[in-house]
Amino acid sequence: MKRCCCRAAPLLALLGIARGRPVGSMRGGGGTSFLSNMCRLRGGQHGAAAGETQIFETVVSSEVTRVATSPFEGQKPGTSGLRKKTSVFLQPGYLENFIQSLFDSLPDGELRGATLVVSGDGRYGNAAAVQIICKMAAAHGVARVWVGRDGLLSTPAASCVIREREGGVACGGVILSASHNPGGPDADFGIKYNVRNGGPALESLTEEVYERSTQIREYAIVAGLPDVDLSLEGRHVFVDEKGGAPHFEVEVIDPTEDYVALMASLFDFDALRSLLRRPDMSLVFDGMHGVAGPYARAIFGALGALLNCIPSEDFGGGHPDPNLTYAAALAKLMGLTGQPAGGEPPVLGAAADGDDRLQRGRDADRNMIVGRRFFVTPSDSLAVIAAHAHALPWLARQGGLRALARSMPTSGGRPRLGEGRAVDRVAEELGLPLFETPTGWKYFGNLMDSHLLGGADLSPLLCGEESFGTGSSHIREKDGLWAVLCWASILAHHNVDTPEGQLVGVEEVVTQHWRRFGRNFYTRYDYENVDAAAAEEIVERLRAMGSSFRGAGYGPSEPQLLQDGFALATIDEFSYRDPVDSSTTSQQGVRLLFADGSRIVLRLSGTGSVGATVRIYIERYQPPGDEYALLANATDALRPLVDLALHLSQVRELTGREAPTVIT
Ligand code: VG1
Ligand code: CO
Repeated sequence: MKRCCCRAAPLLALLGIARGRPVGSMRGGGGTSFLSNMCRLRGGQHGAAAGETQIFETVVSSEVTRVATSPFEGQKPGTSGLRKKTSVFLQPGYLENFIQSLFDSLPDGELRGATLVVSGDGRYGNAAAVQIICKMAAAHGVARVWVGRDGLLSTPAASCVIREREGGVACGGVILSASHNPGGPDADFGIKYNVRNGGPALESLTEEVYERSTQIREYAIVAGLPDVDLSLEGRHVFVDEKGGAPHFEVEVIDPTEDYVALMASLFDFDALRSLLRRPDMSLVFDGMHGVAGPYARAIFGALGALLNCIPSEDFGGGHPDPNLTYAAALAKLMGLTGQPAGGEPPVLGAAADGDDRLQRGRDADRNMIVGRRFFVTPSDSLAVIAAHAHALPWLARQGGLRALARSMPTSGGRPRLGEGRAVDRVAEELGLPLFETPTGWKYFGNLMDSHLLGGADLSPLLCGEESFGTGSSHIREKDGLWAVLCWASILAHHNVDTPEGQLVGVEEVVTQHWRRFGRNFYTRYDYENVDAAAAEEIVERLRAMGSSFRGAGYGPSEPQLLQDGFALATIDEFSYRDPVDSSTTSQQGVRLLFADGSRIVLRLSGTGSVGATVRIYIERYQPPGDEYALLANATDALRPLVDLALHLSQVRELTGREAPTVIT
């Protein structure tokens, strides 16, 4: 800062925190441009009543500083943004280089006078990064930045703010999250950009960002802009010391407002309230200390019990996927592991992404659904929600679903002609197109916006991933709380007329689904942080196995007989041609498809920050009809196929790991 110009609070300004003079207030967020609001309000009344927006004005030097820099290696976004060790991000210039490369890659004029969303999941480094990005945004002509209070927005809420706030005026959003990766000074930090539709940037943009990051020479920043007090909701307006005209503003917004309003418009809250008031109904939501907590409190607060809903900055290692390992308290409470203390477990249990053992939480885009003593696999959850589209009010209002989509490793493929599985079979029965995309939410966005890009209208579209991600075209990110509301709506639908004491629960809903569509037994083995060369070798071996398999004349009409009677029909590597923009993505996982509909998929994770993570997805289809086989224990049902997967991949031998890091 060249000169301290903060009029109202010099001490705070000295501390680098702008708590400018409150100059007035206005109702609501305001629909007009921030400049015209500013002019109207200058010199207006002081202080703000409830429901009004506070305005804090600070006089600053708006001079743009160009800082010389040189490229950092490896600023290449993966499955979902750039994720690196926090210590890597903390290197001077690292974040700035990436942001400059990003801003330079956006279309010409995109940022000038624009509104940009900047927020994150609250992990270590979040607040400091928000401040830097605000100063760089000011240097690039951004007129206004929306930041959630305390720098927090869940990933789905950020998508919602971009799409919905003031009618969707934001040009995009910088989301500070490494999502399921652990946070803390010794763990991971992450950053990704979501574009105007609220969804993650496509590879064409992230590739350009990477290219630019390898050639960067300088970045631009308004160094004279003081840090904003992110705990103070309201408009922090910066006026240039020379001209006196407002040139930039950071509006600290209520992080839950837009998201909760959207959920209220999608779901029938009265019906959910009636369900939750039943004496035989109970709901527990585990916020896993993540950013989901405040949203869950706002939505479920009055209706159900809440666990772990205080977000925390986190320290230590581990991977907070919302699975049975990391959501141990919920698993216990729901009677999945041991006997819960105090009577029957709740009817519906749910968790967002986080890790309750380490009290760390994440960005609330994932969800885990659990019934009383009953675990719902994410693939089943997606299929069940799809089969209940008629019970979801906003879908019914929009004339029902138009399409379904799932990532490739999500259950399940179509190894046998005419026999789709899980969500595929729901699509078949409903007569809907089903899209199989590579791993990562960004691939769903084009499908959802197909009609805006010259293609057919595929929205409303429902989609999901096996990694506890479920969502729809209501936003452009996976959405944990939305999924819980879907499940509550499904239970409400099944229980409109059920007498008290005979409530249809999660297990009944899922087993009814299996009886109709069959069941996909499913498991994923993760070998985290293994030697990268060993991981590559595993993939290479499977590719070579595919070549000799085809060379020997094997294929769907001539399967190769393997151990335990498994007949291998295909080995291939998944690639994707986007039906909307025709872009292609290759090498997205090796698939071994069996004649009986079983499947082994192996791919390397694209979200890790060190080494490599091998993911093996194992799936077996059980057609309806045989009640005993349908209700079998999943571990038993999958054992022979798991053994085969370990044997064929040689994962133990090549990584030196006896057991996977996590089994889901
Ligand atoms: C993993 C999951 C993928 C998910 C991605 C981001 O990617 O497999 O399904 O979209 O994480 O989720 P990978 O490349 O590590 O397998 V989140 O909640 O961390 O944004
Ligand atoms: Co996440």
